[in-house]
Amino acid sequence: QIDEAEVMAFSVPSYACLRRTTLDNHNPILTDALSLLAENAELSDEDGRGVAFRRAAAVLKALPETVTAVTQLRGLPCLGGHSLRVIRDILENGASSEVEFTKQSERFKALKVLTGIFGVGAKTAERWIRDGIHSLHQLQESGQTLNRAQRAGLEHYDDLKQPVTKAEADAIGEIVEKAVVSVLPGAQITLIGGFRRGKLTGHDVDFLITHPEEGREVGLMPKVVSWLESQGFLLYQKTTRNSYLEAKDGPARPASNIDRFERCFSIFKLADEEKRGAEETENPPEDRCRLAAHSQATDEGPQPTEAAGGPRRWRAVRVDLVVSPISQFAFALLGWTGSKLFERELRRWAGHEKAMSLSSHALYDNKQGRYLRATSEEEIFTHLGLEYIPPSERNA
Ligand code: DCP
Ligand code: MG
Repeated sequence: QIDEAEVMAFSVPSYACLRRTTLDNHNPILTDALSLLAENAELSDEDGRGVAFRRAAAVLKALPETVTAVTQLRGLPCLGGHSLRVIRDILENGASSEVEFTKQSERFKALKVLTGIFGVGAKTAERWIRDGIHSLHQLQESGQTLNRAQRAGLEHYDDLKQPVTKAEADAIGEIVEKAVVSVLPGAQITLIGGFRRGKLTGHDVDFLITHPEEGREVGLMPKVVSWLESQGFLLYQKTTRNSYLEAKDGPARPASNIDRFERCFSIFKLADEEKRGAEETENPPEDRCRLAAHSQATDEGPQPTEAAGGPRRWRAVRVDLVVSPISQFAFALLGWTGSKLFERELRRWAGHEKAMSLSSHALYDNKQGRYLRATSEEEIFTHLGLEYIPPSERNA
């Protein structure tokens, strides 16, 4: 018999950008379950359902305590019938039959394995599954044509599946910093993505590069990539050009969430010495770079294995580089710090509540018919009429 008055009832605003969500999640069992259903929906081309589950999980992440009874959830936003059923199942029976069924399903397992390959999206995985391909082995035997990204993804599959640690992120940060200042003195790099939010691990490392003088950043990425390649730091890279043009009369449609910065998707070759260097910071950086550069990276070459000449002394890590002009830096920083749901909610708030279009490039006020400038994240929050939320509290 539980006294109703003793049951804590929570109150949470409905937009994730109005809430402070730290990494201190009191309901990981519930949020893992809902996140798995979100992932399954996203992999099945059901984005609407995916977002609904993501929003439900995010509300639970923002609660100050562990939920023990569904009655505590009364009045909370974003918890639809489906999510509530899953939560009730777990609270009352210890597990959700739907989540357990999904986890065990051949289709979900195959989608996870195949989209776990860098360069493989849900559509490609779906096509392969229809052709009877459910595993990496079956893929390799199938004779399917793989593009360059997918070949690299398959080759480094085990490494890329391993979470990247903060020490590894810092080691890569030192390398990228060295590359950037070598080709453009005065250029600045900032760690973005999950690590900027304080996460201890990530699936990749994300960096934003800029220069305090507008225009100096033009053409920077190919030079950075050449430097990294010449030092043997890259196992794979694909650079896309900047295609952003600010229209005089504002964005015709709400700004797309796909941004158009000069961007490099890469796979780094991180030497063991580099990692240790970042943890101990005893060796001067020059030494560490020399150590890492001793073996040249090749695009297609076989990985050294224990059988072929001793234990491997490096590992592959996914790294994303983005270059932004200084005039767009604050927007790029905000747009690339995440979480993905926090970003989506910021854009929804801007569009629905403020008649503004927010992207990683700019903020456009539809009523005033003009762009709103900002040189810091704080200014963008102010433009949007929001209380400032620091990166560590954007973990929605
Ligand atoms: N992002 C974006 N547009 C893209 C890709 C990403 O706006 N086309 C944003 C949202 C993400 C952030 O950049 O929060 C970094 O993307 P990641 O996929 O690396 O996400 P995280 O860094 O948050 O997670 P992880 O720790 O798994 O790397
Ligand atoms: Mg990341």
